[in-house]
Amino acid sequence: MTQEREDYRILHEAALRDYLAGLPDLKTLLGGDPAHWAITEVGDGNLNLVFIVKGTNGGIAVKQALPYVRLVGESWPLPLSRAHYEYLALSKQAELASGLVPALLHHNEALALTVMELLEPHIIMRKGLVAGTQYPGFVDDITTFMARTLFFTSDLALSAAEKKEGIAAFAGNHALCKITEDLIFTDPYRIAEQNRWTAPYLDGLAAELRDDMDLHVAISRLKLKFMASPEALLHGDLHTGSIMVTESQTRVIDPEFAFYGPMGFDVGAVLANLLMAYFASAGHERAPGERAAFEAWVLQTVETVWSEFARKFLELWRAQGTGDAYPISLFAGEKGAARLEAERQAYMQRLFTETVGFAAAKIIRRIFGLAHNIDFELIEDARKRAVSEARAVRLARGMMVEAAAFRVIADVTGAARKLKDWQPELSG
Ligand code: SR1
Ligand code: MG
Repeated sequence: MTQEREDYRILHEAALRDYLAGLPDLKTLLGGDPAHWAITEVGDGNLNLVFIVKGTNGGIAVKQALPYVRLVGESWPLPLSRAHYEYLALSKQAELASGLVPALLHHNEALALTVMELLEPHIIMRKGLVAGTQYPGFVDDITTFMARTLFFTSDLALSAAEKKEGIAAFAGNHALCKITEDLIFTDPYRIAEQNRWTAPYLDGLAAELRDDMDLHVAISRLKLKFMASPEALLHGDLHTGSIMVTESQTRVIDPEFAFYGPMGFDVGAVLANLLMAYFASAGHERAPGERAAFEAWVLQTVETVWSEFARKFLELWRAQGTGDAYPISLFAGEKGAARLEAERQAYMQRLFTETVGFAAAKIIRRIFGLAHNIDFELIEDARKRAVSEARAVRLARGMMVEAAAFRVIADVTGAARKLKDWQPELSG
């Protein structure tokens, strides 16, 4: 992707209104006089502008990439090409996981702008989790999304040529990968200007992280895996802020970090964010019965996200494993079939170990890195917040350094449960 940006300009409300009024299909979809369309900027993410536009007939969501990181400002430039990769990823995900991503209505490459279906009454899942809401349809939807997008873009389903073309199509999204490489896999473990944590309570823990060579080896192995293992097309930022939900529907949004990477990075992101919701729960106001029910649901969800993902992924592999990896001609007859099935189980065990490690990395970055999440941030009492965060970090350190000791997902939820009432020693 070149930066073909002479025509780029940031579309604030008036310019956006004029632009949309010039697109006949969208004008009809919105309906009424464009002068009366309600336009609101609602972006609360770290990178982009997001507008909701409503007319007399309907509404749309408009996302425009800014040439810099919104969270930090113009001092941190970021390529507009991320809008291209997001559009490409959304198109692929719509093909593979139909109904689980927002419908695409319009894309303008020069403006780095995409118009999508307005998701209503969906909310950002993270906000729902902070409020203690349970989502009964989530496991089925997110595991279908992950199993299908990961399997069908992997060497298990594709020819070698198709796979390499896929890698090439996303290879230019390296600036977004670099954000992940720095903010997740490096900065939390060293002194970095943009790091922050709940001070002074976690000062000691932050220093321990910077001095923990077992942890530095473990995070470096994960970083290498992230950089050098193009297994499948990843969403690349699959946290609960990238998922919109109602109690019965799930939509995955915002794949601007998409690239070909290790599958465990996406699966680990989902598990990590559920585990953080679990540990944060202790710091939020909830009626006692509701708290217990919510926390039990979250841990149950951690377990079923992994088990259902693994079941669906294996089912796809058995039925549609026609890619160039594991040629079927090498596994003929009963003996071959049995050996291939054993190999599939070994593959899933390796993927589980990597998922556990990546989940741990995702937890630690949200507590010591630049970008935090509201699960913890909305706990007003800083000491309480630090207690929840320290519990999450203790679990994450174990998951990262001893990932292989977690053989099954119940080992992860069991360890989380044991830390529920653990009282950490805080600094300050
Ligand atoms: C500077 S961007 C910070 C974070 O926001 C995105 O959601 C990604 O998680 C990224 O790491
Ligand atoms: Mg995002």
